[in-house]
Amino acid sequence: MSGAAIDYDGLIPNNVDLAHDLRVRKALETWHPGYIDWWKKMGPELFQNSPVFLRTAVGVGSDNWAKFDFVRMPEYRWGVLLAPKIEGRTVPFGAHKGEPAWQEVPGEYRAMLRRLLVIQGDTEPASVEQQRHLGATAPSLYDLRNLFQVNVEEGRHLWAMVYLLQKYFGRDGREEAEELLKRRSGDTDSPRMLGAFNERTPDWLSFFMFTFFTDRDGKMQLAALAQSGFDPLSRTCRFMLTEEAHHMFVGETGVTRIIQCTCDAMKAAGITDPYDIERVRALGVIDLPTLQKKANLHFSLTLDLFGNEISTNAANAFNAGLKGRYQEDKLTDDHQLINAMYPVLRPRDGVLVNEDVPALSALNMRLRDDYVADAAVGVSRWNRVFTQTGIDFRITLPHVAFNRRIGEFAAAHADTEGNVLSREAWDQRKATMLPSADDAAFIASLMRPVRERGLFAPWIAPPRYGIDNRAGDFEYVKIDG
Ligand code: BYC
Repeated sequence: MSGAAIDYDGLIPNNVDLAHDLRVRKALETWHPGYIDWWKKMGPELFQNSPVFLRTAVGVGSDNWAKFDFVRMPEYRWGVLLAPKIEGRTVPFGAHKGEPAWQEVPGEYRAMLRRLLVIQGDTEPASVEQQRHLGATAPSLYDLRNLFQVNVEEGRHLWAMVYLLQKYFGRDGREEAEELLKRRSGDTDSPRMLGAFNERTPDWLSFFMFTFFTDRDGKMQLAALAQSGFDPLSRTCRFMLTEEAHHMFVGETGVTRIIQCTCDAMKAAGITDPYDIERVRALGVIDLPTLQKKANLHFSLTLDLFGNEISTNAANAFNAGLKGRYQEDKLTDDHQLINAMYPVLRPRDGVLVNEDVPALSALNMRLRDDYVADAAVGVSRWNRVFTQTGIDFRITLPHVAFNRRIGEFAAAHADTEGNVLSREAWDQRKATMLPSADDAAFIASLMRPVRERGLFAPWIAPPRYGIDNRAGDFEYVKIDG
């Protein structure tokens, strides 16, 4: 393996030798002011001048790759960081399996690769835009810092895709890089590309659910792209995955802390029935059925990000060697899927049935299945809190057919168990399965900022450990500079 050290001397930290790549350096330096302008307009709404205890990458290995220090967000060192090159790497799957991995874009796959990079790139600034209001209501300085860490790293992930576009796609790449700064989450004229990235993230429970569920789609998609035969993409995604792990940690522990707080409050008040919602809410904590509804919403929105279950795009990207399967390198089949079949769940005459289809065309479905299994492990960790506190409740993942807008189930109205409902029955039961206006208003009423060192909003428990092992009352954000 070989990995260049990170060069922090220029405007753009990098380990891709920008100092000697004048064309790309100039393109990135030209793009930089527009990015900073976007960050100031569309990034976090408050605290842009407050020093935040942030981690910044100082290496690309698996150990000691980051340092923590106080940084004002607009001064964050966004950079271009690729995981070390693996000498002798070959294309791991598809029609070119076994050929040397590409260091340049194969001409015939240019358009397909560009589309993948643009879609991936588009999600990164979108999430920052979705979360920009949340600083105003952060439940603690610790959480505020975590929000900003996630935000600056999503910004860096945009840089990662923009580097690939500018380096390998010339003028087209420069134009795409400009467009990435122009689309806006939720905008009617110029929305972000994928559905879930145009939804609102109205409160901190949604933020934690988003980082648990939607960032996990990021993990799966990046893992599939990390297998790419286009080596610069593989190396880019491998390093992005290192950063992504913290985002899911924020989501998983955020929800765990909310569950802990609710269970503790219920026990202290002698409430055993989680469905005694009014009494639980009167304690100033989030009732568990509402938490389940938020999970239903964010899980179903995220499943749409896997695209159609049966997809020629996905088959083509696999055949081309551009996008593999999750953990392709650990699978033991032919890596070409020549005769393989895969079961796809589809609605037929009002019931859901599994049908075997050629595995090549079912790659989105397969990645979604891997995602569901991965998410289920995280949910089981949430459920440990119920076991530990003796509260009789379980969070469950809803059925994959529930509340879908893309793919096989888009036209069906399925409940959380996967029963297909009539339109009327769906309308009647919707508020029991998805957050209602009432639920939203209740959660909004809890969203009051807590900005004193070491204190937490009454609806969320403190974390077990501080960031970088800091003490509980550490001042993660120096609000007044
Ligand atoms: N919304 O053949 P199909 C992350 C479009 S998250 C709107 O099934 P394909 C992050 C599709 O574009 C990970 N449109 O599509 C997380 C296509 O349109 P065209 C992001 C949709 O290509 C948190 C048409 O429908 N990365 O990193 O097989 C915070 C036909 O669909 C949607 C990636 O997704 C949708 N949900 O699969 C920050 C990886 N779904 O081209 C960041 C790159 C489909 O016919 N992208 N369509 O006009 C891909 O691999 C694929 O494009 C997709 C879609 C998996 C997204």
